[in-house]
Formats: sequence, C-alpha cells, structure tokens
Amino acid sequence: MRSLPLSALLIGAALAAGPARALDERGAQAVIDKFVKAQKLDEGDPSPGRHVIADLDGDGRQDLVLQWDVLGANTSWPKLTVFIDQGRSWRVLTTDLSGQIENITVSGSTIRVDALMPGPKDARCCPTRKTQTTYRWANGRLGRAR
Ligand SMILES: [Ca+2]
Repeated sequence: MRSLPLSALLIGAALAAGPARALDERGAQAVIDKFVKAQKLDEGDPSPGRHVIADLDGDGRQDLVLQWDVLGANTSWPKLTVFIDQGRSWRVLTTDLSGQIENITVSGSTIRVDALMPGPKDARCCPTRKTQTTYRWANGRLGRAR
C-alpha cells in the first residue's frame, strides 16, 4: 500500500474526470457515468455493460469502448459507443448492436463483439446462435469490418 498526501489524491481525482491524462479504470467509470446520465431516451433507461480501455486510433492516448443497453419494458437494445480521446474532449460515436452481447474485445483498431442471436428453434428469451461482429476504427470513422 502506498500512502499519498491528500493533496495528490485530490488532484488525481480531478484529472481523472477528463481525458487530460492516461485513462484509468476510475477515469473510464467517470466518463461512462456522465454519458449514461446524459442519455434521454423514449425507449427506456440506459444501462452500462462492458467496457474496454484501449488506444483505438493509435495516437498514444487511451480511448474507451463501451457496450450498453437501452432497457425497455420487455426488451432491450444493445449499443456500442466509442469515446476517442481528443485531448480536451471526447469524440463520441454510437452504433446499434444486435443480439445478446456476450463479450467485447479490442485489438488495435478492431472491436470484436460476441453475441448470441436467436436460432431457428430458440425461444425468444434464450438465443443460442453464436455470432461475431467486427468493427474497425479507420480514417476517423467506426465501420463494420468484413
Ligand atoms: Ca487514442
């Protein structure tokens, strides 16, 4: 256990809320909380899921990849949002996902989404067909990779 003077801890906490320094778990959580609170959706309530801290655009600054859901009364809509560190602000892009999200992995500029989709014999509640969708950050855009 390291002990830090209180002033150092407070400065650390203040900086963690913005992208001014390397993103850590606490900073990521602050970004996610702020983003989720800002979502005003008719369909339902936003609920954060998995996230990955990674340098998606290769500029040496950590970015953030978040999977989250809009929870409706009987259904939910999975979404993927990337937060690109632009120094003083985040560039935020969101795309719709489908299925029941099982995992998100990031490798370089590639985001892999593992999901379960309904198979022909599956009950609506319980999809079993494994799918994998790949997205790639390239030229300032998030696109589906083939
Ligand atoms: Ca980056």
